[in-house]
Formats: sequence, C-alpha cells, structure tokens
Amino acid sequence: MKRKWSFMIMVFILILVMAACGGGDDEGGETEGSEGNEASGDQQNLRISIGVNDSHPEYEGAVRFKELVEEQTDDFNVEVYHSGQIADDRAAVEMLQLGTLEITIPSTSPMVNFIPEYGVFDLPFTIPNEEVADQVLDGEFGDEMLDMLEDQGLVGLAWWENGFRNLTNDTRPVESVDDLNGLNVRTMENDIHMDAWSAMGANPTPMAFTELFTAMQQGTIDGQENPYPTIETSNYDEVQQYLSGTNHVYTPFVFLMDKELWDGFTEEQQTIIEEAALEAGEYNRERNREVAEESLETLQENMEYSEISEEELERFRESVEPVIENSRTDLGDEVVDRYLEEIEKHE
Ligand code: TK8
Repeated sequence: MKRKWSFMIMVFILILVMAACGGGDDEGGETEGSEGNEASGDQQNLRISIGVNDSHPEYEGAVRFKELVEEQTDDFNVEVYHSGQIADDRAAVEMLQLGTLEITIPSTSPMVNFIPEYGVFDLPFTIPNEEVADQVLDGEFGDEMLDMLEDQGLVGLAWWENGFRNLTNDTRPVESVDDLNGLNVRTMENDIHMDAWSAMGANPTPMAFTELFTAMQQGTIDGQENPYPTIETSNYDEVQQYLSGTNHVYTPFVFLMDKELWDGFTEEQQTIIEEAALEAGEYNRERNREVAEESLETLQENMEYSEISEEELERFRESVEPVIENSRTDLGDEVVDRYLEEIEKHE
C-alpha cells in the first residue's frame, strides 16, 4: 500500500516538472530563433542594430536603454545586436523603412543618402568641442533636424555621440596636410567626407564600416578615420601603425525608430521609449567622453601618435574651406548658414 502511494506521488511530481519546463520541444525552438518583431505573448520585440561592437560606449548606451524601458513596462522586449550583425548603418535605416527592423543608432553621415541636409554635420572643422555639440544638437536646430526624419518614415528620438574623428594609417606618420598626399583613406559613404579628403590631398574610398577591418588588414586601403573609442574597441591598432590627432569633424549618432511602428504605440509607451532614448543618450555621451580619453592613452602605447600643431591645423582648415562653400549647392544655404550660426552662438 505504502509503495503504491509513493509511486503515485512520483508520477505527480514528474507531471509538474514537465509542465514547468514548458512541455514539448517545438515551443523552445521558436523562442530561441525569434528573429521577427513579435516576441512571445503580447510583448513587442524592439531589436536595436548598431555597427560597433559590445565594448563600445554606444553598446553601453543601448543596454542602458533596454534596462530603462524594461524596468518600466512589460510591453517591450529589447534586444541589442552589435557589430553590424544585422546590417551596417545605411542598410539598417532601409530596414526601418521596410518595417523589418525596429531601432538603429547610426552615424549621421550615411543619413545624407536619405536627407541631404544631414550633410551639415559632415562639414569639417566646424564644431569646436563637445559642449558646443551638445548645445547645437539639444536645441531648436537639433529638434528641427530630427523632425526632417518623419518624411522618410523614421522617428528621431535623441542625439547620441560617435565623436571627434581622428586619422589612422599604416604608411607614414601624418603631421601635416602634405603628409596626406596620395594616401588611400577609407571614408563613410558621404560626398562631403570624400570631398574633404580629396581637398586635403588624400584618395578617399567610401566603404561600409563592416568591411573596414578586412580592407586595412589586406592593405586595400592605407588608412581610415574614426573617433578614439571606435579605433580602440575595433582593434584597429592591430592593423594600423600611425595615429594623428586631427579631430577634423564631430559625428553624432542619431537614435532612429520605424515611424509606422511608433505611431501604433500608446502615448504612455511613446513617453517611456522617448525618455529612455534621451537618458541612455546622456549616459552614452558621458561614457564616450571618458572612454575617448582612456582609448587615446591605450592607443598611444600601441601606435605612433602625432599631435597636429596649431599652425598645421590651420592649413588643414584652409584646405577644406572650398568644401564648405561647395556644400551649399547640395545642402542649400539655409541649413548651412543656420548650422554655422548655431555653432557661433554657443562658441
Ligand atoms: C558604426 C559607424 C561607424 C562610423 C563609420 O556603425 O562608419 O566609420 O564612424 O562608427 O557609425
């Protein structure tokens, strides 16, 4: 009699355990491969695609966004995909427009393929420091630039930071604009960047960020330019010997979402997402500035670093002066003037 009872209890426990594990295999398989934007149950999946890897301050910001959203609501499941594993900047923006991706935080530079006016941010030697960048982006001008995204089926929620760009190459130390002569430099897919490097005497080659490391490793290009945190976290010091403190342009990151999806959210959901994008952006900028200093120190140990003198910087600036003037044809005087005025106001 006693044995019969214990057998029944064991069977009962077994049934309980099986139920807790979710039963059949088929269900488990589905959650693991959840690539679409419908998460299990009523949750909406928000996949974020970024081009840099998981050591970069942009990734830290994206994780902070996930935490902020998920601690306030169960409506969303945020997943961060780094290293361009979903797509590079430009393709990710196209995916947002097609509704096959929810969020991406690209550099503003590839955005010129959608909105030419975004080229103002590519005008070299215009923003002098991070404080001015913050004022320009967080003020009326930045808001208007975000509003322009709507016509493209995008919602821009916040400005994050990629940062001041600096040149690396594997051919020779670059200390003056003359040293750039004939150097094959990868640029982003952006006419102003290409024009600027041509004007400085280099050979610009536009390329997606995801192809860059291999191109340097194989020697198809001599150099590239990116902010210190990107150079360091992407291990470019393994394939590049020389680093120059050119600080030639400030590149913002812009937090983008698929507008159609956004329009379907309740006001409360929109507020949670927008505030999280802003707060995570603050954190991203703060971390980016700390990491930029640390990265420069590490890079100086592994590479030959050239500081550019004030006089030489002036020559760099002079050589790109025509690029700023020519950009007016594509961008229009209005946005160029407003951008330059905004900077001057806060300088
Ligand atoms: C990362 C890019 C990158 C950018 C570039 O997705 O392409 O060089 O500076 O950091 O946005």
